[in-house]
Amino acid sequence: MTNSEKSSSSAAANDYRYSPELAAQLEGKWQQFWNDNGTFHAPNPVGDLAAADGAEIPGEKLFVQDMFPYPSGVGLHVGHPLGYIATDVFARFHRMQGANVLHTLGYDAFGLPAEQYAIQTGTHPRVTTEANIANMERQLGRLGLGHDRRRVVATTDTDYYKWTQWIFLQIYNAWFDESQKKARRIEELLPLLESGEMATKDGRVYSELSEAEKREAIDEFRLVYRSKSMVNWCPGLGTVLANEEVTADGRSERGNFPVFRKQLSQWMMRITAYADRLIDDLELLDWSDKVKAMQRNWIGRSRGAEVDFTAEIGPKVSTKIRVFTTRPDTLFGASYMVLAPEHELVDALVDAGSGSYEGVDERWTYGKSTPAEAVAAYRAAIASKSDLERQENKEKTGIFLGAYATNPVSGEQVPVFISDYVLIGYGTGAIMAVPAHDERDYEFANVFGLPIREVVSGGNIAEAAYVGDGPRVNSANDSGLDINGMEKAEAIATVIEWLQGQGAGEEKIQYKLRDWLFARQRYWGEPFPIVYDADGHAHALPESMLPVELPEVEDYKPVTADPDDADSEPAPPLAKARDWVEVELDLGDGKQTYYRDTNVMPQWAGSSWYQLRYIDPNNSEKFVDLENERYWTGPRPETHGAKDPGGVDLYVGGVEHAVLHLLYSRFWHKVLFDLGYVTSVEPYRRLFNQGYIQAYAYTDARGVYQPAEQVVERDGKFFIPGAGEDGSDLEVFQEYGKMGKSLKNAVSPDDICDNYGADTLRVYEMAMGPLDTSRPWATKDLVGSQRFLQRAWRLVVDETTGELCVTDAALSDDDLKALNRTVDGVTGDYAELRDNTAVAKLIEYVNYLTKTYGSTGAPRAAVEPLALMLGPVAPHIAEELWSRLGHAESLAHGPWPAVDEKWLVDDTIEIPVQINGKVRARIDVATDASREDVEAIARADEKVQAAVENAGGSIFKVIVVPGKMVNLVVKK
Ligand code: ANZ
Repeated sequence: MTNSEKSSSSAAANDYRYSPELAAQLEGKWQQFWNDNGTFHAPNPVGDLAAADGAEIPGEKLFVQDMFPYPSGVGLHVGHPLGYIATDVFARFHRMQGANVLHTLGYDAFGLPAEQYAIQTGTHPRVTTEANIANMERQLGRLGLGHDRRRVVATTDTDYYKWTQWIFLQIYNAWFDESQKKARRIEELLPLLESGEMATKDGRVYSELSEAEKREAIDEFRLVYRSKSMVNWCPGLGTVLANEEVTADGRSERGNFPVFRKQLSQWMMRITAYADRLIDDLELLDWSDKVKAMQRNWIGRSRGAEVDFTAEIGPKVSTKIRVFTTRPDTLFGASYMVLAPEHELVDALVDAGSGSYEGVDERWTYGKSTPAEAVAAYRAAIASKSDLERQENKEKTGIFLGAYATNPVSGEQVPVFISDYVLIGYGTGAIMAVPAHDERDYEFANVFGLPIREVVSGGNIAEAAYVGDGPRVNSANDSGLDINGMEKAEAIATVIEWLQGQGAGEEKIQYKLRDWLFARQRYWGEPFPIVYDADGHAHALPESMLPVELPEVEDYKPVTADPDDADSEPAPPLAKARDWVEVELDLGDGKQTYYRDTNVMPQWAGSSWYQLRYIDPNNSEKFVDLENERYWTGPRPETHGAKDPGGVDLYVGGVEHAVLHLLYSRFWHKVLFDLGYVTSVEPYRRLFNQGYIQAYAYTDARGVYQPAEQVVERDGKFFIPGAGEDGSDLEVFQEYGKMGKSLKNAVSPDDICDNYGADTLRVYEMAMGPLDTSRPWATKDLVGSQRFLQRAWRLVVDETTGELCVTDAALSDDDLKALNRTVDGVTGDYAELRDNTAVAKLIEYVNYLTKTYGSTGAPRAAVEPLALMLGPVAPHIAEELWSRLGHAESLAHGPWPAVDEKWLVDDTIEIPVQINGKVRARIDVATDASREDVEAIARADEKVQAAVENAGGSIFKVIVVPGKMVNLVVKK
């Protein structure tokens, strides 16, 4: 019999004991009460959620948010709500202190699983999604989370994604003004182009362009644009994949199909325009250094130079091959060049060479007889490799193009190669190789037998590349450049200046961040508010034509191709909705036929702005009213310092979203800020990454997962009784890590609520350890939390009669000390998200009262504050105790118990008494006792008297160090 069964069976005999049945009853009752009374409704300043009487909102505002979940079909396990409970405790605590708290939870409901299910079964993804949401609502509802349910949104709601499309249009209709470093409306660009104040991107005079050319010129400025870019095309899935969706061996994470790198025209968002602001504004945020560093690395800003090498590509025709380098100070050591295999000059360089590998070093030829053959073979070999794989540390490969280029500082002719370690998407897609001082170049030079020339002294380049610092050497030419002896920074500046003078290069800041590939060839996503005219020109729809609703389709499959056909083209499922694709619209030039864009937005879109919709979920005029936004997320320089960026006050979620989600939402938010739609500069002022609930999983000898709940431990080994082939015990092997259905170790919160109650689950999860660390789940440990609540219950309710059993006794000094210390400690802990230590202090307090007053009944003045302090973490039992103590009002809005500081200071201290230098006794004295009093207490102490006697003399001298010690000098 498990502990929970024991407690529930004995409870059956007694209706007044805090049993799982009683807990369930109370929880249902209070959830209903909160629901009926709108207890967690937070008023807005204006609009439909404003306070009914239009009165001013009392108290400080606090916006607490969780990273919202994808409504998965398998439902929740106990790991999921860890963060939700923690934010609920925080929100409830502040609400009890009088704050106006916005806390709710919506659903990030577009995405692949529902679509995959639709493909397999024909069930509309909306049906699946709605059913999953209903199930999660039920599961979350049982946990007693104090959400403002009027603010729940799902990204799949039409009146939500209408605004996602609207934001897309704002971004589409904006450009980034480099001089002001901010987004501005396209309308403001037109006069600048027309007057010639600004040139088109390719330098042509705007006013001389045809209408069509003008439109294209403007399109090139937009923050949303179409670009031919290298994508991960997966014919087997019929869609393009994000890098994260491609495995290290170049296959789709889902379905394991081959993925090919392919140039495709795609919708992109110009997040790179914001790279500097995304880095610089990290400083304003109360986020962990770790997450800030992850964002910085992802954006990857590096300062360097672009340098031109020249190559002959025909008789008297030369071309510049531009490289990006962070180390222009090593230019004299550049002994060869490497281009990405996809680089646009590769073919021209091959054609310019002799066309043959005759006389060329075998290592350079890839086993072919001409550069053209070698290029084709090499490209084919790497076509399916991801960027990550290409940069892996492995034997360097590559081929010689048969062409040479001129090093601009030394005039040396250096051979030009292609290799997969140079990426097309970074820098210029070409490098100057400095094998003496770059590890990758060093390896390559060794494989290919290329010269390695030292230009920075201090290392031993016969053994390894020297990447450390030291004076430059071998670095001077006849044209006035001499950096010998210089340190790095000076050398870099000198080389850049020289190159600029020669027109052979310039300073360049480079980012790893790429523009955001914004289209997916799927069904279950937001359609684009874009149509094309008969000439293929894109037109943004006006706001009045939103939302563009998802059409019904015959089936949800993308038009897949032969999984191995790298040359196939994507055709999204929306293309199957012919009646939807072709529309008659009047976009200002009279009714015409247009064709809708058949892509959908990536799943990141809906989650890039949901915090703003929580603020004003029903607003049909605007995505959020500015006044409401200012109230909930506007900067608060008075309380948060002059540089406060505003934003959600606390955002809690997993660290796996440290990069993409948080960068995308910061980017959108900044565009909205630039365009004047929000007052906050950042979406999330404070971010906290919670740890994970982990669990043991068990595999049998074949490596198959076995149900963790059936495992028993014997002598350090693990067995499932009777599960062996012949009915013997099956030995299983323990591993530790994630909790999940496939690992057969998932524990459902429903079961825990049934067997223990939601309050016990909440207390247990919060007590397990500091919120930012991962912790192992152990169902058997729940009983500790359950007993704690049972003891608290018994201090107020007589278990045999159900009557209130508190007394009106006055509190003793010890009681007051225990109470005030607990209130003081718990208040600080809740405020700092230290719920584990808050629970520990509450347990200590309950144990103290139980010890002092017996297991039934305690003074009212001691338990009323206890009920209040339980409010955030165990809200149902707390409300019940509070109401049984005679309070008609819910405790959700306070009061919060006050601390009497007087009881926090120790009024007596213990000090040692020395006799002739040796500690012989300890005495308790008042902290403010006089020297005389301390001496008197010391003299009166029995142990002291005995010790003086033992020393065989009398007290000759007394030295009192107040608050520290007493020293008695005893002489015969
Ligand atoms: C010469 C050199 C000498 C370099 C040296 C480094 C050390 P980060 O700091 O990450 O920006 N690089 C440039 N473009 C590349 C590409 N498309 N694919 C692969 N590598 C590329 O790295 C910049 C450095 O990475 C550049 O500086 C270049 O190598 C290489 F002692 O140029 B360096």
